[in-house]
Amino acid sequence: MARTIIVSNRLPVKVQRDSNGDLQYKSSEGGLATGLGSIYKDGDNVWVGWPGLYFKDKNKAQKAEVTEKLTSENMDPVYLSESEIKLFYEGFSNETLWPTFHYFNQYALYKKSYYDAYKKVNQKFCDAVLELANPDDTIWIHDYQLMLVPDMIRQKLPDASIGFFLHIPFPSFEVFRLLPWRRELLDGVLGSDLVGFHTYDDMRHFLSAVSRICFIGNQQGQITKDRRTIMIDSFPIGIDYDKYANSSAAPSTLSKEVKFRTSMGDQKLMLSIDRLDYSKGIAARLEIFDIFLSKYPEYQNKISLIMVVVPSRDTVEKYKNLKEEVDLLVGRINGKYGSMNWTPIHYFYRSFPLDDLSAFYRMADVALVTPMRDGMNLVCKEYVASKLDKKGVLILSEMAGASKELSEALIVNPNDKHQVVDAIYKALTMPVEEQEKHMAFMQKAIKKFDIHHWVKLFLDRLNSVKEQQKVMGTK
Ligand code: GDG
Repeated sequence: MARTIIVSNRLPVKVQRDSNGDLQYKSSEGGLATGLGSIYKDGDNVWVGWPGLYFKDKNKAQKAEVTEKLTSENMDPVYLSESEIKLFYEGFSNETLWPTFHYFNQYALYKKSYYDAYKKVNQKFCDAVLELANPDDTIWIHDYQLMLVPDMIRQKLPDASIGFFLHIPFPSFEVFRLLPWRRELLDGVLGSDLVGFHTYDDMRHFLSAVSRICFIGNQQGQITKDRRTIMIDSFPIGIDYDKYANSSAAPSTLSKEVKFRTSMGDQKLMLSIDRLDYSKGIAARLEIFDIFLSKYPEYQNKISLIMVVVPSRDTVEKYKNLKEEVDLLVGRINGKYGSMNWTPIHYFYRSFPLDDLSAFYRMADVALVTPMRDGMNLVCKEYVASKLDKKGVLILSEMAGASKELSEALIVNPNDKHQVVDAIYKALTMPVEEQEKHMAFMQKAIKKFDIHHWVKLFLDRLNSVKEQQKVMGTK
């Protein structure tokens, strides 16, 4: 029977060692894991990926234990060595591709040793898939860490159904062309039958790169390479709407909200939640809050910013520097405006369980989501889904993929700090009926186009592309 094989850098379960060296298995709460959960756990389907830790040779027994446990739960682990984690993951993925694709190309490092490791690890993932795959299986590969895998598989399984989805933006041709390995990356992705992006603009940029670098044109998103047709399209990812709406109504969330509210007193609350990343605009957001408090002094003592920064990639230099910058800015603003009974910024450098997160979403009068660049951004969608009483205002960067769907939010350019400052003022003074109207509109869209809808849409489309290839004899 045909199976679905999901391939991503990380498995939906993270394996960690505790302080005694014992193994802990932590399920990912991320949207992708939820959306694809019902698929990879079904029948013989399987999820191929890295479990998040590495083993020294002396730990062979532990490695075997991890493999057995993950295999019994429909996962197939790909193990990476310490140097592969450094060169492939921290290196090419996060110091070359990530900055380039987020228009921070001045941060990008172009090192041959990084690319060589990337190619080697992509081959490792390909080999893991080939060990499992039958010719009629559907293979769905995710994200920028694995761009070479589709074509590597295609070379061995010419008839396979291969889908690829990019979770981050695809940059304009003028930025993408800076990469020394631009052609290899495009050829890698074009091993797919269906290539998906979050937005129409990402898709357009990809098609333009294919046209300028590979000299292949397209007809309404369809291209032909080596007599094979490939479809390129946008599939904006959704969230597990019911999970966030239900969590917002849960008794544990309500009691946390009461507890937090009591300790913060009667004031307006603004929320910011991100992984630590320069693409998320965290430092600029702090500067914006500083300008807001000085431009609208009547809000001093009357508004606090709850800022959650989730530790991420802290072994990469740029991320270490950003952490220091954020620490300094928070200290400076709290020192400048704070009083005995008011702290302007409540800053948390850690992650929280879902009921805490839901309590934050419920409490926030305003969500300030101002990335410099973001593939989609799920935090803004989760905020909307959590607002059961429909009161609250979303301020959203036009650089986030989500802004294309959430046009009822206050849309801002994060580089225009004064525009964002005025948007905060507008949000805080917005009549309740207007808040409810905008929120209801956004909730309707996010509920309809949720993560389950997204998974089905992509896989159905891949299926129909394959059918079409058969009919046209262009497989
Ligand atoms: C990539 C793309 C695209 C955050 N803090 C906590 C917590 N979170 C969860 C949020 C949300 C997720 O992390 C972050 O998702 P984003 O979409 O905002 O950002 P990336 O991690 O950069 O994701 C992005 C996404 O892929 C999907 O395609 O939207 O553009 O960069 O779900 O809720 N969760 C918990 N505690 C926290 O403290 N439990």
